[in-house]
Amino acid sequence: MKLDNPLVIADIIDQHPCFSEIASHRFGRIHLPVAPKCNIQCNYCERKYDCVNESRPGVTSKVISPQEAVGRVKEVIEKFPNIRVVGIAGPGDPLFNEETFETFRLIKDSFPYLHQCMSTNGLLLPEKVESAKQLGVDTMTVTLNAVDPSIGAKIYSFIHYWGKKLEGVEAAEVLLNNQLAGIKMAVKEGIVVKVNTVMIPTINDNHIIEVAKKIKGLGVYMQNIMPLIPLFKFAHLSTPSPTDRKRLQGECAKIIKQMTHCRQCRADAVGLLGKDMSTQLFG
Ligand code: CLF
Ligand code: SF4
Repeated sequence: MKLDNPLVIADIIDQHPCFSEIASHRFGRIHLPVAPKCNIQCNYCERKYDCVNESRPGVTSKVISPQEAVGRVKEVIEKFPNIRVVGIAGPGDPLFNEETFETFRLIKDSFPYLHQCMSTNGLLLPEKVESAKQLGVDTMTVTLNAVDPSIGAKIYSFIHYWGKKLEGVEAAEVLLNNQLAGIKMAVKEGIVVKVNTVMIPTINDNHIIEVAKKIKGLGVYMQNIMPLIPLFKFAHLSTPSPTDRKRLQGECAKIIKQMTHCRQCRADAVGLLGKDMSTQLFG
């Protein structure tokens, strides 16, 4: 089903706890940690933990198989019938793991009424977006931290792409081109797209307004400006102050809708956004 009907899109948003703050009080999501590998290196990410582009920093989720994931969804929706969204958000990059697609296939067969959501760094988006859509993904988050490769080069150490390791501006350029092309394709397919942008003081904080302008032009639904958690190569930087982040969100809100209720949840989170049940349920 192509999701270009505004009524279908409104219905998806109304039931999605991340895309609608009102929905977040009523409906929950379950994350399935089936995707361990990543194909890039963000300078704020220690890979022994979950992908911090969409997850709580410092948390390590236990990876499960696609078959185990289906069993988990069955168990969880029996206890929490308010679950509306199944998301794959790591612990690595979902598009770089075949298990993501196998999981979506199984979920679509067993639970066709649940919405499917995923997050990605966007490197493989142009080549994978169509399969994701065909498997039922109707909402997607792409992390986009810069729309200028010279700034991107400060944020990413390297990317692995088609058997090659690329670094510096070259890596940032390939990543950016794929993110922008992939977002455009996703929007064209009728997928509702959110962009996560990590606010990194002294690196991209003065540039995020340009990111907001760019994604607005691409038809992205909303932006989520997340605070840097200083780790790995950015351990020496500070997290932005709440006042600075709020000010930036206010500026960007003039351009594109802002998400302000993100809980930076785990790659295995379950339930309402503010009440994660994953540790009680699965240890
Ligand atoms: Fe998960 Fe992300 Fe889908 Fe939501 S989370 S893949 S859009 S179902 Fe939501 Fe969690 Fe924030 Fe993500 S609160 S970290 S924005
Ligand atoms: Fe880490 Fe996610 Fe970046 Fe991969 S995309 S390096 S998992 S933050």
